[in-house]
Amino acid sequence: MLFSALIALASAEPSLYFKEQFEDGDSWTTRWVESSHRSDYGEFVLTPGKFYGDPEKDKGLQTSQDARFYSSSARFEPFSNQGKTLVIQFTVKHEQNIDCGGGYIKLFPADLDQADMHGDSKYNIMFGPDICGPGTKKVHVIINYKGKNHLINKDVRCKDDEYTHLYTLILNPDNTYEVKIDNKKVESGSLEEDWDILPPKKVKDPEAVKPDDWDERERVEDPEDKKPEPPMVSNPDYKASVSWPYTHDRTTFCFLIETSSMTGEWKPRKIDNPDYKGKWVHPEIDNPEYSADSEIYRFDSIGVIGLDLWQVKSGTIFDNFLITDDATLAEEVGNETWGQTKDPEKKMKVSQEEQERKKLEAEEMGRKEQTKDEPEDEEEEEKEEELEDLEEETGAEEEEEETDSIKDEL
Ligand SMILES: [Ca+2]
Repeated sequence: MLFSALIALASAEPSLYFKEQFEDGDSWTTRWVESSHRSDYGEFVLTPGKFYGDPEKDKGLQTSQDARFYSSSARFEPFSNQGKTLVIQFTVKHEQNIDCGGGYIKLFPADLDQADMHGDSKYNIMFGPDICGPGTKKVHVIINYKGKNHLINKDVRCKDDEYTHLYTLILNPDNTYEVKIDNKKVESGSLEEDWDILPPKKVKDPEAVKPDDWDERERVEDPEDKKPEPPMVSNPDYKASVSWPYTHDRTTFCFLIETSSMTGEWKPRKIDNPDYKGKWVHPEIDNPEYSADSEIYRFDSIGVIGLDLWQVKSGTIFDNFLITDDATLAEEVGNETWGQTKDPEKKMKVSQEEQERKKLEAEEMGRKEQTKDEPEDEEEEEKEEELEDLEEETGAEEEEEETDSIKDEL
C-alpha cells in the first residue's frame, strides 16, 4: 500500500529532461557542441538582440552570419518517453525580418555523434517554424518512425513577424498530439490520422474488377433520332432545252437537287441512359500491410537537442529550451519567460521605430533648410543660361513649323 502510494507520488512529480535559458554568461559554450561536419558553419552568438524585454533574461543563441548552415547541439541524460507525455518547447525570434531560414529544433537519440551532426543525421523529431519567401511559412512536425521521416499532413502556419514566439509540441502516450504557439493551441489530433506513418487501414481489393457491362455513361445518344433528309431545291443550272446525248454535266438535267445549305455535322440528341448503373466504386478490403501500433509516439532513446538549419538572412534568436513530461509545467515556464518578455519587447521595438522615424524627419527638415539657404553658385548660373539658350532655339523651331502649316492651308 505504502509502496504504491509512494510510486504514485513519484510519478506525479514532473520530469525535467532539459532546460536551457542561457543565463550563466559564456558557460553555454561548454554545453553546446558545434558540429565540424562542415568547415563553414555559421556562428551562434549570445545576445538579447536589438530589442528585448529584459537585457539578461532575453539572451539566447543568435545566428550571426548570412547564408550559412548552422549546426550546434546539447546533450542531456537520455530517456524514453514510453508511457509518458513528451513536451518540447522553445522560443524563436526572427528579429531580422527573416526572408528564408529554419527556426526549428531536432531531437536526437543519445547515440548521435554531436561533432559530426549534419542534415542527414538520424533524428526522432523535428519541430518548429520554417520560413522561405511568401510560400513557406509553416510549423514542421516531422516524426521518425522505424527509420523514416514523416511530415505532418496538416498545414500549421508559423509566426512571421519580428517578435519572440513560444513554440510547444506535446506528444501524448495515447498517440495524440498538440501544437501550441504562444501558449495557444493551433493544431491537435491523432498521430495516425495526421501523418502517413502507418500504411492505410483499407486498400482497393486487387481481385475486384469492374464488370465489362457496367455502364457508367449518364447520357447517351438517342437511337430514335434520325438524320433528316436534306431538303430539295430547284436546280439553278437546270437546262430544259438541252437534249440527249449528254454534252453537259448530268446535274444540269435534274430539276431538283439536294440543298448544300445544310452546314455542320449532324449529331443525334442526347437522352438519359436507361442502362446507367452509376459510377463503379472499387471495393476495399483490410490492408494486409497494415498493423496497428499503439506506440507511434514512443522513442526509446532521446538524448540530444540540436539546431541544424540553414539561414539566408541571419539574426534569429533561440531561447528557453525545455523538454519535460509535463504540459502544465511547460505552460507555466512559457508564461514566466515568453509571457513576461513579450509586451516590454514590443514596447521597446515600437519606441525604437518612433525614434528612427523622428530622426529621419529631422534629417529631412535639415536637408530642406540647407537647400533654401544655399546661394546660387556659378555652375547653376551656367545651367540656367544653357536652359535659356535651349528655350530660344525651340521657340525658333516652333515658329518655322507654324509657317509651314500656314503654307499647307494656303
Ligand atoms: Ca534566455
